Amino acid sequence: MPAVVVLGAQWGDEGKGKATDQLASRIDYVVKFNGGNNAGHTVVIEGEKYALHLLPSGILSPGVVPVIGNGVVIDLEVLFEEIDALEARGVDTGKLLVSSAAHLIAPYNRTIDKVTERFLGKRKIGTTGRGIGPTYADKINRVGIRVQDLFDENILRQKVEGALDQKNHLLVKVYNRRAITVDEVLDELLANADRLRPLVADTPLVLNNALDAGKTVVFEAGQATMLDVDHGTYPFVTSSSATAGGACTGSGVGPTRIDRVVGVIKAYTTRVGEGPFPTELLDDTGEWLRKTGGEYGTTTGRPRRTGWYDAVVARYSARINGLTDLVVTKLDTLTGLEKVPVAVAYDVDGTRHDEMPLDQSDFHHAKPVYEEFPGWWEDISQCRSFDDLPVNAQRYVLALEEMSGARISAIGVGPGREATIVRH
Ligand code: 2SA
Ligand code: GDP
Ligand code: MG
Repeated sequence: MPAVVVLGAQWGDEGKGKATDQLASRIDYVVKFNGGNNAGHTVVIEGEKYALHLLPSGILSPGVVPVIGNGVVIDLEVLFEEIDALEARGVDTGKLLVSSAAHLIAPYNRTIDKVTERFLGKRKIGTTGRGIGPTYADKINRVGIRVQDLFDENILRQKVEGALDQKNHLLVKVYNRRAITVDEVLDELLANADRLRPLVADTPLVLNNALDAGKTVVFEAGQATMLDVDHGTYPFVTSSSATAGGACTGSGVGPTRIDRVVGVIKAYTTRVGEGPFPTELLDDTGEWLRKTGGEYGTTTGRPRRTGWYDAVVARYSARINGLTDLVVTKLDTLTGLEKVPVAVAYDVDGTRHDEMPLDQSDFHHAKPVYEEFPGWWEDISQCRSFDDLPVNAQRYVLALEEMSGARISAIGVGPGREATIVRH
């Protein structure tokens, strides 16, 4: 498995961190290719919990080279805080490489993210407030600041001045905020420049050379398919490419080199932030799923919205990403339910849709068509093979496999590294 993409097949927090960490014992490089410190990946090793944001999850395995690719947006202060916190816990971060073409989150991007959300009021996106959207907007608008700009103060100053002309107009004239000065931006960006410099590398060259030498590379997505800026529930999305194609543009490795695309998917669904969610449960069962599954944002602590598994979303993800396999997580959370409903299609104004409706407004009022599966009561957290699972849990997994359009190669039965059933 030389080049493997690991991505979210729903609205995020499917357990990508755990899935990547598990592959890490067999891999050489882990690349984060999109997003920034909006991401939160939890990995539990021998009862110790690690929450990763900007660093790829493979960093927890000795021997793995972690890479922050060109598709990532970096908040330098957060990056070094995360590095220091991991080092203080005995994790070696010394092999980290950072792309010279990755964009930097400037202080004005964080401010604009927060004030825009406040300004939108009821129409807000529910962002993490980390400045992600405005930084990607600057990238596309060609006024972004990149890692390499840090090492020439004249260029950096010119770029920040250019960006601030636009930002201050918006902040002062539209949002009634104070203007931001060039010097305060430079102070923040340059504070960590010397520490960053030795980590900066030609990461596409490094990764392609590694693949040429027969090394194994995992491409770890932040967020998920339904939050992808092109394929998600736009405008209620993040601002990056969280789908399989993003692994190529965000790392500089061509699509012909990718061998496997693994979609991580929860045995139910969660979403954090605003936007449509057909199988959402707004009742006591939804609250039960949130409590039992511990569904609170890894980065912001926000309660996650919860609902049943949506096979229409799963099929869509399998198609958009060309999934070779699925990893189903949190099957253990569903233990104790009499019946487990799964959305197999939608009803939109009396018309059945087996696939995602073409029009976003149809998706907004799509009603799930449910099929119910019998539940199980046995504790499954110690199961380590498919045959150990109660028959009804096995049937549920096989039904998901049939409906979702990709082979289920592993099943999560607990947060720990070891709590996984691998299917051969
Ligand atoms: P942003 O900040 O611009 O990326 O927000 C835009 C939308 O993307 C959603 N988003 C996420 N959804 C799930 N998990 C994410 N990471 C954290 C986690 C979230 C947290 O692991 O729990 O702690 O709140 C993540 N990051 C972005 C976001 O909710 C908006 O809907
Ligand atoms: P990510 O953003 O996709 O990496 O996912 P998060 O880390 O934000 O959220 C997933 C949560 O589920 C974390 O708290 C994980 O420790 C936990 N988790 C992952 N897989 C399983 C599983 O199979 N069972 C249980 N109970 N928890 C899991
Ligand atoms: Mg997460």
